[in-house]
Amino acid sequence: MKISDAKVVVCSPGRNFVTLKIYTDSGVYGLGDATLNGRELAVATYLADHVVPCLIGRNPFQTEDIWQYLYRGGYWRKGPVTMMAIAAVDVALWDIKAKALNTPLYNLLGGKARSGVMVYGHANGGTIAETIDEVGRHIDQKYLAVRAQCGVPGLAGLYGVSTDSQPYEPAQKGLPSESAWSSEKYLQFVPTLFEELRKAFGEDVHLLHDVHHRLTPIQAARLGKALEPFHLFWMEDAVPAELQEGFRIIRQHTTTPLAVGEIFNTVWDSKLLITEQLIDYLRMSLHGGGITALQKIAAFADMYHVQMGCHGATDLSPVTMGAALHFDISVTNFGIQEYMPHSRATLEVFPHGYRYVNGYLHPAETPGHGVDLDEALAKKFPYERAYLPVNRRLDGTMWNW
Ligand code: EZ4
Ligand code: CO
Repeated sequence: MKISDAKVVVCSPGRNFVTLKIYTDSGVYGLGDATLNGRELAVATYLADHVVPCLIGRNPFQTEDIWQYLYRGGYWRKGPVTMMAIAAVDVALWDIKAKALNTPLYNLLGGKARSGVMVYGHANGGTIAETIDEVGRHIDQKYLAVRAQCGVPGLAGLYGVSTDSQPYEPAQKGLPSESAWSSEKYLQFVPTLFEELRKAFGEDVHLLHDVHHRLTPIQAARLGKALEPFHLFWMEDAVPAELQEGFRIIRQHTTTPLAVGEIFNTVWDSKLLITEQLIDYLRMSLHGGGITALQKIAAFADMYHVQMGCHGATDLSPVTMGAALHFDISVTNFGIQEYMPHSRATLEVFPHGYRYVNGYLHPAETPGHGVDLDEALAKKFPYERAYLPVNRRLDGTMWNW
């Protein structure tokens, strides 16, 4: 079997997605996701202009060789554009391989290591009362784990909080919007939110929270300590993680479990975090180099008691979600999977076989990863420029969004 062609499809059924479709001379094709939120066209160009010509004629079963060819062969290693392009190729090739062997993708990984993939949903509100209602709504839908985000008085346009009745979607059309930040107001507020959530729902539901890279290590240490009585499943992205050593400060002060890594794209981003056991969950997704990369990183993390908790926001297309579920169900050190359901339009453009039942997602049982692309429908949703917001402190200083 040989790769005969490949093409990149950019569409925007409510938000932008970049999809790679690889064809073979046997008629089997595979799909990979290359959506880099806010910088989509850079990956589309990287793939179409520089990667696709190198794929033609190769054996699609050689996932390891092709991964190394693109990683080592690029000479300029790492980075989100390169690694997301490699990820799209890798996931599409695993899809082809599983389809050609007529089996669901998980059977080429470890096979089923559990009966379902525990997910956490996103609850948010402008006030504590609204957030309590939203967490309750998720519990009614049988979620076992819920991430809670809440508006903080005095801070406009906060990460994770919807401004309308739709689920929270950070990317906005047009140029980047600006939100306001105060670590002081945030630190003062968040422990009360979780105190009220535990009062309302008791200890059974797993509660999670995303700090979204906005604190310094000592501030994160303070928050982790303050949240200890409320037993979070994890505190996510407490600080920006370029400085891996910064997590030593957080770790030595608190027993609140720590998760990080949704923007990582190689194992080097978390090597010290893992070997020094500074985190509990690694949030890297298939976007960071695909299945070939994530399998190795997960095996390395497992030696240090770090579990996988893959990113699963709506800017990862249903292709990434569908493929991630095969990884999640087959890897031994699985922790939890983020699940933010896509819009109806997106789900129509990407016909898929995965399903949610009582707090768990189940991968498709059809050959491959089980997610397809309706190209005719995708054409009706052309690319629309969109950006993630930026964040400023109250005095105007640029901060981490
Ligand atoms: O803000 O994927 O945990 N989830 C997140 C996401 C990220 C988006 C950015 O594109 O932090 O909502
Ligand atoms: Co996050």
